[in-house]
Amino acid sequence: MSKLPKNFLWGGAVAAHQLEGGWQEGGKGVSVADIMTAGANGVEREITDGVLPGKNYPNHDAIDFYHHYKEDVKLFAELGLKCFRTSIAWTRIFPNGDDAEPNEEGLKFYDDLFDECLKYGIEPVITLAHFEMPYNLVKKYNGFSDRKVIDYFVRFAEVCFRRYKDKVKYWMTFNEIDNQSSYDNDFLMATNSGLIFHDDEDREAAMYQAAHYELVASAKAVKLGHEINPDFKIGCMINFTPLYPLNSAPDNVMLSERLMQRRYWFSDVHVNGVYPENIEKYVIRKGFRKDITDEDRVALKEGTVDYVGFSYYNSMTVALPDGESIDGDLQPDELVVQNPYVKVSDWDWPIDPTGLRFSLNWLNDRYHLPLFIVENGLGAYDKVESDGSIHDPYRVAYLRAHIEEMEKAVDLDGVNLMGYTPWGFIDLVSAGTGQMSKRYGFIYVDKDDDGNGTLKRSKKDSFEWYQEVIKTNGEDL
Ligand code: BGP
Repeated sequence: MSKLPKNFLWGGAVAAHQLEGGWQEGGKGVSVADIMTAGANGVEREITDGVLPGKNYPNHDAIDFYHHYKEDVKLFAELGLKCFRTSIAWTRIFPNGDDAEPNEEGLKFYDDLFDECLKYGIEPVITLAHFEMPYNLVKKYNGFSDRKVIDYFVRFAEVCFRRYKDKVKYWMTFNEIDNQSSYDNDFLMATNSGLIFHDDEDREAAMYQAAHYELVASAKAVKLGHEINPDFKIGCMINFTPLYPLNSAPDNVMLSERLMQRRYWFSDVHVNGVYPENIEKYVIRKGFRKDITDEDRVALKEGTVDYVGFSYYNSMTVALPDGESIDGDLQPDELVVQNPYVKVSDWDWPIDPTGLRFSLNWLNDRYHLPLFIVENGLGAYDKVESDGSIHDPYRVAYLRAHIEEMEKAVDLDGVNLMGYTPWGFIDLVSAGTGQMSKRYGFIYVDKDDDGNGTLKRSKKDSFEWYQEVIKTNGEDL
């Protein structure tokens, strides 16, 4: 007997900018993803000032899903997907973000895509903003550092909700909104709230203000969505990375708790409609988030989410350096250490299936809402054999171990879980590195890091494995 509910949403996840391509087609405008060059394993992507000649911008063409979506969705149906998580590229709908009218051709593209999914009984699960802010809003307003951008986002959300209200039931507002707790990271700040730093400004202060506007924008969208269709299920989406203390030294235990607080207040606000006490204290003490109005507080309260969507790739481990205090200036990225008990991927991401069960329990205990694992997976190098086959037992081993832990959380711990959508189930452009060679898919796409390849799709061994997993509702792993 399956340990999972009958209507469990087995699926796959992608994001518009990482697979669509067609960056200048159908009236689409330039997004923040379009101005990022390809990096490499260990080499960061460059955030350029607009699109510069002679640079490699992998998101411009990606895997050309824009033209291949019909054959791709047919393959997704063959895989057996019950749902397909993607995003609506903001710049297909509002090319500049602040346009007077939406772009009909962009709206039509998603009508066609959703119809194609529904034809096969595949439910679309839609993220409104997955690292795709119009570059014009970045240039003009420095993204969410300006309150005006709240209205631009809410208008975009409203147009999508009205247009697709009979085609899409499951929504999420901002992808991995909590990534910004790593405010030292240029990529995470630009992709999330559209903030680009040019000088020595106080990044942490800028983050707390921009994130506040973003949370207000999300809450207003949620409220509006529920008015447009009371059957909508609208969630938040966080990157959940449990932070373990390196050892039982009380300071390290307190440090891990403190860093969890500094990261998961985003979902606290989404779920509870208020800031947690420790963050209120912190922002007041530091003089951050100066602009918060009574109306904002009401909006946050009125726009709480229906479920918590999250990505889980790995845990991280932290330790307090000698002489530091947990009340001092903590730079999150400098506190991460290696966990001696877990192995890492080719990109040095820890591999920790138990951490998924921990995450499900932690989120369930804290929020008491349905949970949705909307990303999980292993980025790996794949080899195509001379006969065209691709053997990827490492991918199956990673996913199997994680699904086992997920099933324990549901079956033994009582977690209310809506579904599971492995990330990048069709190969696409890696967000963090811009590489094609960091592959997550069950479906291989013939394209390399320099942009060469036929774009031909083929099934890896894992395709058949996942097909069976879905068919047996997770019994046959
Ligand atoms: C998450 C993002 C995705 C995705 C994934 C894997 O942070 O939501 O967009 O790409 O991570 O990361 P990467 O592509 O860097 O391997």
